[in-house]
Amino acid sequence: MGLLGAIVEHPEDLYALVKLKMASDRIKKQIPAEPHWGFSYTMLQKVSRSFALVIQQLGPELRNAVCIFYLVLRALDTVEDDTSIPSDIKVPILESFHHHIYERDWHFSCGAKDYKVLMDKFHYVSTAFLELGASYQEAIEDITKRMGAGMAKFICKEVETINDYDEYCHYVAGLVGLGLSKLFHASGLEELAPDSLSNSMGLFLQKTNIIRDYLEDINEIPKSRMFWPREIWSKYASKLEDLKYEENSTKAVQCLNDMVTNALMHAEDCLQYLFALKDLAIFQFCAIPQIMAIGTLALCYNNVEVFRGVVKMRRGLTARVIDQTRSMSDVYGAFFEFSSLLKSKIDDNDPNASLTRHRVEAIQKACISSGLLNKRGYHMYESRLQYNSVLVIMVACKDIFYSI
Ligand code: IN0
Repeated sequence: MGLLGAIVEHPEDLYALVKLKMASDRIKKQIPAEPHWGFSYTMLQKVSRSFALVIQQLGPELRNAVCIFYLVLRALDTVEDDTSIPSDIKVPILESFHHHIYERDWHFSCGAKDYKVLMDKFHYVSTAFLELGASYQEAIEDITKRMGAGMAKFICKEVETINDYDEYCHYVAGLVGLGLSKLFHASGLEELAPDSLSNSMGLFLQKTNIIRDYLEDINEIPKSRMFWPREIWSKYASKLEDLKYEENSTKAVQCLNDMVTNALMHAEDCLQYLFALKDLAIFQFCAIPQIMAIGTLALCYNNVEVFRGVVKMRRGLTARVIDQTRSMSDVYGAFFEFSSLLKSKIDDNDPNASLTRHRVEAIQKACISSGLLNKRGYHMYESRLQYNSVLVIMVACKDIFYSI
């Protein structure tokens, strides 16, 4: 659907979409002049549009550290993902990556498209890294070292058990949470969060990605590795790829629901982590991806489309999450609304129905007992072409008018 069609269907998204477009145009014009920082921020915008936007809310010192942390991790990921590199070459690179970030002249060519550019011009990232404060550098080095070792361990190992799944997600995402918590602490703006909560923040995001990306990953040529644990999918199919065939739809959706139910166990830790944050910019930076994750899980739950194409939150709703996440009330409101949507989709015949309901109700209870629940809501279900849309359009036009 085009932008116009999307707006006609959801006029309430218009204001946030216009604001988001203006913000993304603005940051494109604010690329730093020094070549290494210019390259780093341009790269960040290329590889991750919405992340590049939310990172802008952070103050300059922390923003630089997070930008470089993100690019170092993307580079590590590019090495891990490149199926053309033989394991005996790949493993030592992953294990020594934390040394290379200090070497201004190191580079290793791999990956494709934007990622190839990132790898070929990695010297810009190292140059920027070397300008960060020592405590930021130490945090990034420590996480890169542990993540590289973890990725190396899983190069020759499949994700069999739920324990393997949690361990793999810890290396590639939980450690990102630990690293970010260290960076926030190094900025002097936050207390150091407990590792287990930081880990859950990453696991919740990564498990959501793994669920959402089933079809893209299974269809990848050359074949990519799969991260759905055998311990879960073997209850529903004899081969993971069988789930994409129409004749296996019922089992596929049951398996999907099992995966979503597994991911939901991290939601309460995420709420606890977010509740403890003090700095508004850091809070928004952390809260927005988490709301997107629970929104995506709610959309994917019991939805056979996960096995047919891409299931993503619509652009307008993403824009509203970015625009409307300012306090813990907003987070509880979003978690409550998305978990209610998910609950409404539970089918009593699903083998995990009661566990899913139990987990959803625990999230709802956490939102209610906070006493901060904001029920303004995203009204995801209905199309609301109402008189207040006119007001929304007028306000949006006013913003465009002022931006000229
Ligand atoms: C992230 C996380 C991220 C942001 C904020 C707080 C976090 C706390 C703990 C762990 C991770 C946290 O956010 C990004 C979001 C992102 O990149 N979104 C994509 C959209 C998409 O669909 O992929 C975008 O294009 O904007 C994230 O997914 N990861 C990430 C990586 C590095 C850093 Cl520094 C922060 C990746 C991952 C694997 C989930 C940790």
